[in-house]
Amino acid sequence: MPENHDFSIVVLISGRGSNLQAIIDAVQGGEIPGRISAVISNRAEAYGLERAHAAGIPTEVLDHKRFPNRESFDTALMARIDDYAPDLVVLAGFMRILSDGFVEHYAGCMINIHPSLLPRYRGLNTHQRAIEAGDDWHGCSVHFVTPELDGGPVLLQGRVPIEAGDDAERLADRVHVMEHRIYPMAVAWIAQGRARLVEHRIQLDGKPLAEPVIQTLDD
Ligand code: NHR
Ligand code: GAR
Repeated sequence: MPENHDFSIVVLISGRGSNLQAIIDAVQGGEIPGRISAVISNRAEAYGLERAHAAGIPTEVLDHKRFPNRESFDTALMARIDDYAPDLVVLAGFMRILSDGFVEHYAGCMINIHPSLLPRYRGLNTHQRAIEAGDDWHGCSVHFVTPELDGGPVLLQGRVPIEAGDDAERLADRVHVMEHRIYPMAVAWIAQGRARLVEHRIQLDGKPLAEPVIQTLDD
């Protein structure tokens, strides 16, 4: 597939950047028709910045601790992002809650991958919470970002079994395999124009999506 240099993606990270890497690989492999215009981190030591450098992608660091409050950080972050005129903003392990104004600025054009089967376990420590609840299944969800934290419409979910003796770390490793599979897939659908948000609801291939698309390890 020819690369579509017109579809601009900005990725926000805070840490390791393994989801960023999966998206970089999918762009380089031609699965995502677009380009990653920039990677922006709120933490200077995020390993994902090195991954971006290695792929020749411009990086920026915007340390939230240098701002007096959330609003001023968000305003500065918006200005940095908009320099790259993104069609899509991708949160990939980005750990700062974003203010309503920020989210509205990118309405329908910003997605997140969250490590749970939403609507279960919004927020943090999701793997431990799924184990403690005795769930049989866990996973990850790609959703459009809305002001409601982890509450936006879900496009795609990856399901993994919780196995006897799992601890949070072992379970997280299994979830990561699914994250790296479904996040590039979701970005590709949006870049191809197959998936989009229309009046707060997801359309896939021109039809309203009643339920998230589900992937399992066997797919
Ligand atoms: N912002 C909005 N408005 N809506 C969402 O759905 C968002 C969002 C910002 C980030 C990712 C989310 C996740 O996938 C995300 C979704 C950070 C926190 C958090 O509590 C919660 C959820 C998510 C990301 N952050 C702390 C804070 O005070 C800081 C935690 C830390 O630095 O380790 O911002 O889980
Ligand atoms: C991923 O598991 C992602 O789902 C989660 O952080 C990890 C980031 O890994 N996101 C959140 O918890 C958002 N609050 P990565 O940096 O290697 O992509």
